[in-house]
Amino acid sequence: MRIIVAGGDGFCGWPTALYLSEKGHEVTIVDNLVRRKIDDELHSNSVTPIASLQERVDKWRELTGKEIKVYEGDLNHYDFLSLVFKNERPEAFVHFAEQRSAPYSMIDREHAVYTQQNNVLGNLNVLYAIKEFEPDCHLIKLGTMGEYGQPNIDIEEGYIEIEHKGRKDTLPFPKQPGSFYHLTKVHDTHNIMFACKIWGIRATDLNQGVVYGLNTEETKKDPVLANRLDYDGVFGTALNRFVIQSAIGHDMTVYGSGGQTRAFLNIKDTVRCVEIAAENPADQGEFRVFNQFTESFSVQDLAEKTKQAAAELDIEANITSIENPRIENEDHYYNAVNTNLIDLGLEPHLLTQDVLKEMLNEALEHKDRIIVENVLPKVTWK
Ligand code: NAD
Ligand code: USQ
Repeated sequence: MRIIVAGGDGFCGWPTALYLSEKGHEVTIVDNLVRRKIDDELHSNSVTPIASLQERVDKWRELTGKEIKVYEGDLNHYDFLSLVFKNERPEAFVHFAEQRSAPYSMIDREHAVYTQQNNVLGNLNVLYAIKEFEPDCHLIKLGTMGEYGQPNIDIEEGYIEIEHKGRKDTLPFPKQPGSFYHLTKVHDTHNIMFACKIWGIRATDLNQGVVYGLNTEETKKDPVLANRLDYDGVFGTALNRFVIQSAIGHDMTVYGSGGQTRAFLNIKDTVRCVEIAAENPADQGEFRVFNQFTESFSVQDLAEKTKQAAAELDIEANITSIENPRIENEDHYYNAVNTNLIDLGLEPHLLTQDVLKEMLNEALEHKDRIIVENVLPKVTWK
C-alpha cells in the first residue's frame, strides 16, 4: 500500500514509518521538522541523541534495502501538500503531524493560537487534499483519549446511544477536553466527521492514550534509527517522565494527589494499531473511531510501579506530590472501552516490571544528556 506518514520524524511517527516500511508498504514521510525547532525554543532535547531525518532514512535503506521517501514541508502550505498528493497518490494518509503538547498549548496566547492554527487548519488542508486529489484515500488520524475528558460514565468508542424524552439516537460521545491542545483534536474530529458526511471521505480517528516506551524492533536495529524520548515539563509524558526522573535520581513528580487516571499504551502497540487501521479501511463516507490504548492507570499507580522496578535495579526512586500545574480532576471515575482494535487483532504489550526495567536501562544509558532544570513543570493552566 502507498502510505504517507505525516509527522514521520516524531516520537510516534518515526517508529510507525519504519514498521510499515518493514511490512512492505511504500512509505513516504511528510514533516516540517518543527518539533526539532521547538526543542531549541525550549532549550531542551531528546534523552536519546537523534540523527537528522535524512540520515535516518539513509541508514534504513542501507540496512534493509527499503526506501522511505521524505518531503520536508508544512501541511499548512496547501501547494506543498497538493504536490505530495499528486506525486505519491496515497492509499492511506496517517496523520501524526500536529503540535501535541498540552502544556505547550497553555504557555500563552501565541502558543495556544499556534497550536490551534497548526493542528486544525493543517488537518482541514489534508481533508481538502483527499477530496481534491485522492477521494479513495483512507485518512488515519491521530486523535486522543483526552477528547472525552473524565466523565462519570463509561467512555464508548466515539459514539453513544442516547434515549431522551422517549426517543433514541446514536450520537457523538460528549467531549470535555482539558487543554487548548486537546481541544484541537475535538475540532479535528468534527471537521473530519463533517467531511466524511458531505464528501464521502473514509476516515479512522485513533483516539490514542498516553504513549510510553521508546523502542520498537525497527528503531533498535541501529543507533542512527533511535527514536526521540521527551522528558521535560512541556513534552515529557507521565510514565516516560517518571522513568527518566528515577534514572537521574530526581523525585517522581506526581501532580497533586495523583488520582488522575488516564489510558496508556506501549509505542510498540501504536505502530501495530496504525497497521491494523490501514489493513482494515473505513468504508467510503464512514467516520470510524477506535479508542487506542491497552490499560488505564492513575498517575500515582504509575509512580509506584516505577519505584518498584527501580528498586529491582538497585535504584532508590522517590515519589513526591507537587502542586498540580493543571486544572483537572484528581479524583474521578474512569472506565473506557477499547474493543475495536482488539477485535481486529491487536495483542497488547502490557506494562510489566520487565518493560519498566528495560525503559529504565534505556534512560540510564543517556542520562548525562538530561538538562535537569527542564524536569520540573513551569507552565500552569491559570
Ligand atoms: P511529536 O511532536 O514527536 O511528532 C509530531 C511530528 O509532526 C513532528 O515531527 C513535527 O515536526 C511534525 N509536525 C507538526 N506540525 C506539522 C505540520 N504542520 N506540518 C508537518 N509536520 C508537522 O508528537 P508524537 O508524540 O509523535 O505525536 C504524534 C501524534 O500522535 C500527535 O498528533 C499527537 O497528538 C498524537 N498522540 C500522541 C500521544 C503521545 O503520548 N505521544 C498520545 C496520543 C496521541
Ligand atoms: N502528570 C503528572 N506528573 C507529570 C506529568 C504528568 O502527574 O510529571 C499527570 C498530568 O497532570 C495528567 C496526566 O499525568 O493528569 C497525563 O499527563 P501527560 O503529560 O502524560 O499527558 P497529556 O498532557 O494528556 O498528553 C499526552 C500527549 C498528548 C496525547 C495525550 C493522550 O502529550 O499528545 O494526546 O497524552 S491523553 O492523555 O489520553 O489525552
